[in-house]
Amino acid sequence: MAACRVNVEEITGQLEDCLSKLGFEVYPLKVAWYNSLLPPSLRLAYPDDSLAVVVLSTPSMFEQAFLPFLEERGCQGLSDPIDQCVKHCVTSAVSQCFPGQEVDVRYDYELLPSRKPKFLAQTAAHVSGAAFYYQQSDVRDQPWAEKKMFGVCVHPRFGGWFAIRALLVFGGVMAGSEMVQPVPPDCVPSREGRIQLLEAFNFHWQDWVYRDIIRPVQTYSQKQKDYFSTLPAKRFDLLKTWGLMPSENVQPEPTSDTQSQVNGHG
Ligand code: B12
Repeated sequence: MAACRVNVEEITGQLEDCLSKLGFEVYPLKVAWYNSLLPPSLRLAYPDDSLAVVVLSTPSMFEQAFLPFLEERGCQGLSDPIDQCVKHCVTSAVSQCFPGQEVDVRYDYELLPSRKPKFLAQTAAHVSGAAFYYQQSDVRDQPWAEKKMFGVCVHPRFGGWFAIRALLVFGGVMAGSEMVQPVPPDCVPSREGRIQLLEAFNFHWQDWVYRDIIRPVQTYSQKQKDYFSTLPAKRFDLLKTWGLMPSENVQPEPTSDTQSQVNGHG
């Protein structure tokens, strides 16, 4: 496809029309904003001005997209049900909004042959302005000595009650210089707050407390909490008790979905 200039709002607006009613949010970015922070092995092989869009799931994705998806289509095969649903929603939106156009869609759980993630979800969320990415280096006089602490994004409305699901790269679509890099809202400005956040995320993420570092406008429903606090290998059984899995569906081996055990998808 020949490179073209477009109205960024037009593209994000079309995606939003399809995806917001399903509980997703979309934020545009320029490839250069992302690439400029990363070493060559993690960069996207697209021109600096190419448009990309990061897709987040909000708490309502579970009720607005996931449960209806299972009711209508059921799960196919053994891959993670949430991943199947997100993929279905995103690919349907892309083919409906941009028929015939080449869009490189990358999901949070996908790895490159080098075993590196296909995109760094948190860096993308930060540079798009969607959610501030708090990293170890954002804390002055760190109390953790040499220990490696994983960073975490905080959404200004949902706190930690969201996930970063996909990056859409429109390689041939050039955003003009009028597209200005937004600064994500710094909702955890104090050193103490950031220490509390990073410790909660790294040392006891299972209790969900890190997600409430700011008061969220909405959290996961009890049903969604039950789902995500179930081990990935046991989630098929839980869905069955909800009447959402045809019983002839094949059972996954406990080890068949290691990626979702890694990342949990919540
Ligand atoms: C691998 C992985 C893990 C691994 C390793 C974690 C890690 N961060 O490396 C493990 C298994 C430990 C893990 C665990 C969890 N994970 Co995880 N994980 C991932 C995954 C798939 C890749 C992360 C990764 O490898 N990053 C590579 C490292 C090197 O990147 P980095 O540390 O950010 O370093 C880069 C930046 O610093 C950047 N950079 C440099 N300078 C600057 C400056 C600025 C301003 C910026 C923005 C960037 C930047 O350059 C560096 C690279 O060179 C992501 C999804 C994805 N595709 O990104 C989810 C993800 C990070 N995980 C997530 C979650 C929620 C979890 C868990 C809570 C599990 C769960 N079920 O919910 C736990 C919590 C962590 C813990 N206590 O163990 C969420 C985080 C959401 C958020 N709010 O931030 C993600 C984004 C998945 C998602 N779909 O939303 N995870």
